[in-house]
Amino acid sequence: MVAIVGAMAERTDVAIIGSGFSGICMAMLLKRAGRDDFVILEKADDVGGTWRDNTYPGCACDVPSHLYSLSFRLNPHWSRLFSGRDEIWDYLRSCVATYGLEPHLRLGARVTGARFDETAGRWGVDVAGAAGFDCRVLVSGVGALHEPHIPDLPGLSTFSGTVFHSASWRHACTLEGQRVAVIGTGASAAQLVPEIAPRVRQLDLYQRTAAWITPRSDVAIPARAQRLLARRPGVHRALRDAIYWALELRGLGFTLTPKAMRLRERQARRHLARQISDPELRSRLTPDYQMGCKRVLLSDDFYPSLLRDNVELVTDQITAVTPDGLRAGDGTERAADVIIVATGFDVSAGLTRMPVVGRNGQALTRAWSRDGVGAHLGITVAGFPNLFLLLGPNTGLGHQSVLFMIEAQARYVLQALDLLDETASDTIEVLADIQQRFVQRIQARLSTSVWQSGCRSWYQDANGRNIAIWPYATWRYWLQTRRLDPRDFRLTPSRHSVGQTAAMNPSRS
Ligand code: N01
Repeated sequence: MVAIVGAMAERTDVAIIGSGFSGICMAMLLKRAGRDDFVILEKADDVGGTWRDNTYPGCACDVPSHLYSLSFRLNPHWSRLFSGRDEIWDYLRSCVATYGLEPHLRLGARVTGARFDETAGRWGVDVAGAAGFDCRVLVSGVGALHEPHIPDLPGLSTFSGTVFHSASWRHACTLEGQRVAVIGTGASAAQLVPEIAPRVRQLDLYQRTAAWITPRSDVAIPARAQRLLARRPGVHRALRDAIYWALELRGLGFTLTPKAMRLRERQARRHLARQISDPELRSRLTPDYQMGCKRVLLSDDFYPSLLRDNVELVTDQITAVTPDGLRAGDGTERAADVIIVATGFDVSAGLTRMPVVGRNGQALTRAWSRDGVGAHLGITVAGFPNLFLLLGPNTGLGHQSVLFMIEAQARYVLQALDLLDETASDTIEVLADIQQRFVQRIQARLSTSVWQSGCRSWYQDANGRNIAIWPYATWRYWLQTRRLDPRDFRLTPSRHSVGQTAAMNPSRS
């Protein structure tokens, strides 16, 4: 792996920002396609994205591992149905090793901005403390869940103990015998609370909104079954397909009609009733919004952990943090030595955190604040030639493996590269009306979906517009991205090719 040291701009065909699942999947597919001229720019000193950063106790994926892995690199040796973070990170790193991606990695390369040079038809990519990169195609794999959201709680800076975010776990901070306050009851808190509760003296869990929780039913995968999957790839694929369709079926409440959520809501209520017999506590743990509006959690040990003598669920809202603890709305101050902020991520940013400037000097932030955040198929944006977003707007999921989406997107990018080559074009840019039609269709569909049924979630921007979720079945996304339609794009001919002056789009130029 190459660390950034010099000050010479590097010229490359494709620059990928980020080495999480998106960036690594893109790089692997480039390799498979025989395209070797690319770099992966990673701000940290190792690959892995969210699976590198999140090291909190109990961190795991809530999508079964045989599906939460790449279709072209199956791993028969997952030790559990829902593998832990270490195993997933190892899997990603093994992808890097197996595909020989190390020479392409530029670790410690924090991208600070990118600008499209219309004369050259290329992107200039700025990197902190280095000369940057000059590429024909820029692929963003920056993801959404990596900038910790720290709530603006009055007095937080005056707290005399230790404060850290669940995604920046302070392993040096021993929790044994400490009084710990955990803020938030999302997916991260639901995983870490049961793990730390037995170790701490007192755990106060501050809940603002109760989450819908269904059973997780995790199981270990016996060595014999792992060997069978390794020997019989057909069986492994059948298992993967079965999980995929089971999740699609379970996701009908998201993708077909919110009414289909009722079955799962009943299951969640039964799960809560089975695990919490105290009606008062049960009532405080019962969500007051339609299931699915926020992410549904899977856990078998979260509720039982709240029954421990050293755990208290606090539902009065935090009004202040004092040097010694937290004060809640009822005036009670609870002492704490450590505050763990499990309040999620600042997702509104993504690629807009850095200035990305396309044609006519137009910044992506400006285009999106004018038209609303959106991209054709979540991948391409009008005015930004040769820029491709992985897990871009409205391609996140509430019911399936996002790796399914990432793979579809990376394959789509490959088709765009092939089209550029086949048509001897310098640039490819989605047509504004195509993008607009796509975004309108998605937003119309979302408006009657469960995600817009009245709750507030990180799927929405400041105006309540859902910018994160793909509202249909995922196979429909696969169908729509399977063949890139050249008529959706404007291609500009290569300035090196002779006699080509018109745009390449046959029907729309
Ligand atoms: O974050 P969240 P997360 N005062 O945003 C509360 C993925 N993930 O890190 O609901 C008090 O879901 C907030 O309350 P409310 C997954 O996609 C996946 O848990 O806004 N509380 C909520 O309870 C997930 O969706 C896995 O009212 C405040 C919590 O903090 C995403 O990461 C595992 C507050 C934040 O929940 C984020 O999950 C873990 C405030 N000021 C994470 N601000 C898998 O297994 C926020 N909250 C794949």
